[in-house]
Amino acid sequence: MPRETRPSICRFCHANCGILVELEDGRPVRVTGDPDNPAYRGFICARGRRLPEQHAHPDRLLCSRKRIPAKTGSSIPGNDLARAVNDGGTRFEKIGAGVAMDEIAARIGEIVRDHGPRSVALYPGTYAGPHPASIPTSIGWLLALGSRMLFTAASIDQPGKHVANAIHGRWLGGSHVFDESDVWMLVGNNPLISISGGIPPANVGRRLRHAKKRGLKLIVIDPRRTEVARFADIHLQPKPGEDPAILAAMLHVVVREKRHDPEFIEAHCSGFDALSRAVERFTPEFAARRAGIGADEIERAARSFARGPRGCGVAGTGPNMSPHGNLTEYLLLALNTICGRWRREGERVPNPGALLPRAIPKAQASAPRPGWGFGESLASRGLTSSAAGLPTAALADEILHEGKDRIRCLICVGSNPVAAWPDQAKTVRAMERLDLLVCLDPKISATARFADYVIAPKLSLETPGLSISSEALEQTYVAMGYSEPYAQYTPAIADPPPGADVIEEWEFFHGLAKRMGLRLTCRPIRPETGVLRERRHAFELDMDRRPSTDEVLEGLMNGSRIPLDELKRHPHGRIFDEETIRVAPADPDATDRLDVGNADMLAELLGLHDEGSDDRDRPFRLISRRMPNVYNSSARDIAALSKGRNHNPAYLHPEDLAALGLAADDLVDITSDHASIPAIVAPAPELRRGIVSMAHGFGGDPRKPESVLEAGSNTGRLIDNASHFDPHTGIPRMSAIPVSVTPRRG
Ligand SMILES: Nc1nc2c(c(=O)[nH]1)N[C@H]1C(S)=C(S)[C@@H](COP(=O)(O)OP(=O)(O)OC[C@H]3O[C@@H](n4cnc5c(=O)[nH]c(N)nc54)[C@H](O)[C@@H]3O)O[C@H]1N2
Ligand SMILES: Nc1nc2c(c(=O)[nH]1)N[C@H]1C(S)=C(S)[C@@H](COP(=O)(O)OP(=O)(O)OC[C@H]3O[C@@H](n4cnc5c(=O)[nH]c(N)nc54)[C@H](O)[C@@H]3O)O[C@H]1N2
Ligand code: SF4
Ligand SMILES: [Mo]
Repeated sequence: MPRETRPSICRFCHANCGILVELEDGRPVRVTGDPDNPAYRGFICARGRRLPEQHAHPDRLLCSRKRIPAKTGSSIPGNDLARAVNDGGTRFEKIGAGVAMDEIAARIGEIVRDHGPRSVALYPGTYAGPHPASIPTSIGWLLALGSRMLFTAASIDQPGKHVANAIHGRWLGGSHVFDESDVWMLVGNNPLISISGGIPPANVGRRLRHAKKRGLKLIVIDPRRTEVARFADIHLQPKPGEDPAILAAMLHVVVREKRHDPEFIEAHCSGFDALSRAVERFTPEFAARRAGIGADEIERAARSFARGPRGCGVAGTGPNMSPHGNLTEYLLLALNTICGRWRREGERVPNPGALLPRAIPKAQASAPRPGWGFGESLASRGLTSSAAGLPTAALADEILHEGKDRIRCLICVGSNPVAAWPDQAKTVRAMERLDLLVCLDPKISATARFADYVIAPKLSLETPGLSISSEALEQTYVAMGYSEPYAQYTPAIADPPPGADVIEEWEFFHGLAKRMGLRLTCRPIRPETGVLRERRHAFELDMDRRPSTDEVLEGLMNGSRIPLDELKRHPHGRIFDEETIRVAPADPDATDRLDVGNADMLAELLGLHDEGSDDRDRPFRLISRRMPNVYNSSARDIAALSKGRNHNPAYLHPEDLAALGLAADDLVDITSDHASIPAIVAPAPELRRGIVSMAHGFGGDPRKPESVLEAGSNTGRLIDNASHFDPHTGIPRMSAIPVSVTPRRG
C-alpha cells in the first residue's frame, strides 16, 4: 500500500497547528505535530491526533441530504425537541450536491420574490473559520442577493471586544505582544486549553514556559484556578461577573498612585479626567467586597500591571458572556492605554505580516467609531447592528415574530444554532418555523435535524488551507494573532472517502450564485485593531467557469506581504522575518485620539456602582468554560476523545457538593429563572465556592433525564435571550447566570 507523510495544517480547531499526516492510499491514518514547523514546533493536541477518526467518522455525511417529506406549511407547531431528536436520521434522503444547489437556488429565488431579500439570513459559525474562502464567499453571495442579514458567532462570543475597540479607537502602531512583554493579564480566558484565549496560538504552552523563564509576570482573573492560572504570579479568584468593578478598582489604584503614563495620555488620549473621576468611587475595598476577594490582591495586581513596562491585558469569553461585557473590555483597553501599552515611534514591529499585507505602522491613533446603533435593525426587537454585527442571540426572535420582515430562510455554514444559541427551546421553535433551512455540515447535527437540506462538505485535509485566520486575529483582538511573521499553506493532501459526493463551502456559494445569476465579490475585512497595513482590494470570483480553490485563495490573499507562490515553497510553514519595519512618526496633521472617557461606558460603570446584589433564591452562578477534548458541539463523538464520557459534567466545589449532600456522578437539576436542565455533578476543587462551571454545546432530549449520560445537558436552555441582555449587542447573560442546584431523587 502506498504510504507517505506530508506536512499540513490542522483545522480541527481554529489554531492552525502545523502537523505531519501519514497517508495510506490517500487516506489519513496517523497525525503528529510537525517538529519542522518553526512556530508550532511539534505541538499537537489530542483532537489533532484524531483527525483520521474525524475524517473517517461513521456518522460523517458523504453525500448531501434532503428532508423527506419536505415541509409543507411554514410551521410545525410546538416545541417538540424530543420528537425531532428521536426520529433524526430517518427523514432524509440522499441528494447530489448539484441537484441540491439547483433546488435550493430555486427555492431561495421564490422566497426572495415573495418576501424580499431581507428574509434570507446567513449564519457562518465555528467551522466557517478554518476554511479561508467560506466566509468571504458566503457573505459575497448574501450581499449579491441584496440581503444584509448576516449573523455570526462574534455577537455571542466576545462582542465586548468589537464594541470596545470601536469606541476606544485603534492605535496604528499596534500593541505589545506576548513574547516581548514583562506583564500579561488574562481576564477570563484559558489559552492552554482554548488555544486562542489571550496568548498567540502557536504552541501556547512552550511560549508561556519560555516567557515565565525570562521573568514575565502573569496576572489571571478567573473564578476557577484554570490550567493557565497555575502559572500566574497573581491569581484573583473573584465571583464571576465582577470584572468591571475589579478593573475599575485597578484603574483607581493606577490613577491614585500616579502609575499612569502622563506623556502618552497628553499626546494621544482623551477622556482621562472623566475616567479618573468615574473610578474614584471604585476603591479596591469596594470592588473587593463585591467580588469576594482581598483589596490587597487588587492593589498588587494593579501595581504589577502598571510596572510593565511592556505588556497587555486581554479578556476572554468568560467576562464577555457575563453582564457588562462591553464595559469590561472597555476598561481593559483604558487600562492598557493609560499605562501607555502601545508600540511607539521607532520601535520594531514584531509581525510585519505574512499573509496579511505589509505593515506601515504609525505612532498615532485612529479615531473612535460608533460601537452600536447603526446598520440593519431587527424587526422583532429594538436592536440594531453593532460593531460585533447583528445580534445572533436575537435571530430566533427574528424568525419567530409575526410582523413583516421576518427571516424565512437561514443558511448555516459550519454552525449549530440548536447546540449553541442562547435559549435552546426558542431556537428549536425558530428552526421549525423556517421556510428553508440549509446546513453545510458533515453531520446531522442538532440543527441539521431540522434542515431541509444538509450539504455534505469536504473536511480539512481534503481541502487547501492557509494559516490566515490565526494571523488575522490581530485585526480584531488586541495583542492576538502571531507574534512573528509566520504563515503556512497546505494543499489538499487527502482524498475524500471513496464514492463521496462532497464539496467545499465556497463551491456551494459559487454554485448558488451562478444558478441565480449573481456575481460574487469578496470584500476584505476592515481591521479593528493591530498595526496599520497596506490594503487588500475586493476580489471577484470568475462566474463563467469553476475556479480552483487555489485560485480563490490567491485572489483572497491579494496584497499579502508574502505572495502565495513564495509561501508554497515552504511546506512546513515559515517565519518571514528578514525585513525590519519600524513604527513611523505620526503624520504632522494627525489629531485623532484614543478615548478612555466614553460617556455611555462611564455611565454604565457608575450605574453598576449602585446595582443591587442578585436574587438569593439562586445561590449559585453558572459560568462558561471550555473542555480539552471537545470543540463547542464537535469532537465529542470520537471515542478516543470522549473516553466513554459523553456528557458535560456540572463542576462544583467539593464543599458545595457536600453541603448539598451530593457525591460525584449524582444527578441534579440546575434551575435558572428561565428553565431547568438535568446534569451530572463532578467535584472541582479548583473552583471558587458558589459556582457551577459547565461547557456548552451539549445536550440530548431534555425531557429524558437519562439522556444526560448519553449526550450531556444544554446550558443554553437556561439562558433567557430576551430579558437580561446587553442593549447594544444583544448578548444575553451567558455566564454568571444565577441558578439553583437541587438533587434529583431516584
Ligand atoms: N451557553 C453557551 N453558549 C455558547 C457559548 C458558551 O460558552 N456558552 N459559546 C459561544 C461561542 S464562543 C461560539 S463561537 C458559538 C459557536 O456556535 P456555532 O458555530 O453555531 O456552534 P458549533 O457547535 O461550533 O457548530 C459547528 C458545526 O460545524 C460542523 N462542522 C464540523 N466540521 C465542519 C467542517 O469541516 N465544515 C463544515 N461546514 N461544518 C463542520 C459541526 O458538525 C457543527 O454542527 O457558541 C456560543 N454559544
Ligand atoms: N478545547 C476547546 N478549545 C476551544 C473551544 C472548545 O470548545 N474547546 N472553543 C473555542 C471558542 S469558540 C472560543 S470563543 C475560545 C474561547 O476561549 P477562552 O475565552 O479562553 O475560553 P475558556 O477556556 O472557556 O475560558 C473562559 C474562562 O472564563 C472564566 N469565566 C467565566 N465567567 C467569568 C467571569 O464572569 N469573569 C471572569 N474573569 N472569568 C470568567 C471561566 O472559568 C473560564 O476559565 O475557545 C476556543 N477553543
Ligand atoms: S490545537 Fe486545534 S489546530 Fe492545534 S492540534 Fe489541536 S485541534 Fe488541531
Ligand atoms: Mo467562540
